[in-house]
Amino acid sequence: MPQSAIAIRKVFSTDPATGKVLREFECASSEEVAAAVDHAQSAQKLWREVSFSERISVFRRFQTELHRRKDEVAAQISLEAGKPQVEALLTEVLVVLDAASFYIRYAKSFLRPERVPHGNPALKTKRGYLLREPQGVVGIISPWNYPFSIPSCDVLAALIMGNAVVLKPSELTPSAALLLRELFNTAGLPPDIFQVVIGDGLTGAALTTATIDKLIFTGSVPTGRRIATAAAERLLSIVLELGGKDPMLVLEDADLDIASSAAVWGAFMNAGQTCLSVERCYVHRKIHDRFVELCVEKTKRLRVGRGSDPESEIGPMINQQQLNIIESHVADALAHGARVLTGGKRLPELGPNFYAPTILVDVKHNVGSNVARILIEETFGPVLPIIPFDTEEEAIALANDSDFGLSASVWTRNRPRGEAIAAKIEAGTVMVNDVITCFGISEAPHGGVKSSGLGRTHGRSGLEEMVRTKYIDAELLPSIPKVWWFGYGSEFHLQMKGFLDLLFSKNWAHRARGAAKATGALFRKGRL
Ligand code: TXE
Repeated sequence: MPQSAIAIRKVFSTDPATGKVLREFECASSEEVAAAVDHAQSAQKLWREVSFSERISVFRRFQTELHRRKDEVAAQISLEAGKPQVEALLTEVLVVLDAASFYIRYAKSFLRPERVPHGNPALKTKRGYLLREPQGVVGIISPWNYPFSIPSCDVLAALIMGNAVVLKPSELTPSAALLLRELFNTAGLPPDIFQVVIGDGLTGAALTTATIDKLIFTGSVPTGRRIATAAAERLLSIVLELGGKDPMLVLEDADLDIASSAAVWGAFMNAGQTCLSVERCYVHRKIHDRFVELCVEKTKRLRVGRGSDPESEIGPMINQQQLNIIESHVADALAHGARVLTGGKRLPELGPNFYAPTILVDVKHNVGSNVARILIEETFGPVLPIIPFDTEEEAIALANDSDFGLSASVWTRNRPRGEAIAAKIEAGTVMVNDVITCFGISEAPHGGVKSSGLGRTHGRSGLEEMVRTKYIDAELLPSIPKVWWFGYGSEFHLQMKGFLDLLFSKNWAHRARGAAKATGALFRKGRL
């Protein structure tokens, strides 16, 4: 069908604080996506041959440019995603600047051939090592909640490993991705190596089925499952980062002032629209009431408003759909007997998408029973349910009673105890006495277990996803025929049984006899 006969789809970059459309874009068609991937493929052939120091120079210039334009970038993110500008500066710009430093510092040693020592004495005359080669073209599909830092960290990891990238940003926040491309253009990245295709889910689906070599997806569980199904058809390697329902465990010996501040920040930062948000807070019964009091008092002091106002701490939700999810979760919790201690309502006087930071109590969580949606489904909004527990075992069971397993936190003055509990929690990351900041540790892997996804981004593990590992094995004594080659027979069979006895028998006499037999194989006749 000619392009003109196809209805043109559009996406709209919107200021969530006012609902005003900032800019509209036509969605890239599947032909345009395929063409972007084709161009990326050609460009990648040259980029993978570019010296590592030249790639590093591009990264340094990118970093310098991002640092120079930090206020403009933060303001743009804040405008399109609604978050306070200082949060955009810290959780988006700073995270990316630091990630660039990490790759500049670390990537060269990661790419060095890695020796693979051989334990088997029969194979000691060989030298084995791993080479890490780029995947080719990496497709990245990213969400709106961290429109700059989520795609940028993946783009940086892909590029430094010699890949080309085609990025499909969220339809709600395309401008941040365009800024990222502009920064790389200014840094001198050769053309076509990093491309941005703008569009909706259909554009994302087109990228999934295009001839990319790897796909990194961050978004919702249902979309992640659709992508995994499409990827399975053609055995496309994927990483899925699908969000969470992260628990915070506050033990009886925790510092209540610190832990309550962390709970409030961890639940409400970015208006709760963070995959690592505190979505469930379990507090030891002995300290529960005081902890709740502190959280309520601190929540009431939060200033809700536009991201452009330096006094704002909580911005708007991204759109009405998010508000609807939050409202339905709160209503369902109330129907299950919960009480709202603060918040629990929209703030229309501020704009169309504002919701008051909310604390819920009396949300019953009995493992295996019919619990409220707010304890099971990702809310992705500024709602903090606080639930008491009596024993450490119960707290761990409650934390693990979830389909998700992205991150968790344990709060205690006894760090070894906290670390022991952390080891028992089913999650990709567990922080002891901190929340969320693991995302900003460039060296640390990011990703989850269970429905939170597959694979890892960030750190060494993230780089591993961007390469194909090739094993090279070279024989050091190539003119000597191998003992195990043809020329079998009953004598050889006995010699080889002796060799296995030499290596694995627990009886020393047996081993010695095995050695004597096996030695004969070195001099056997009739070998082909
Ligand atoms: O996600 P979607 P949405 C969760 C959060 C939120 C919910 C819905 O709970 O309420 O997801 O958010 C692209 N093939 N998270 O609707 O639809 C889409 O264009 C390929 C958690 O924004 O999954 C966008 O670029 N791509 C989360 C990206 O997928 C497709 C962050 C995410 O969109 C596609 C965001 C398809 N068929 C939401 N359909 C986190 N983990 O941080 C859509 N897309």
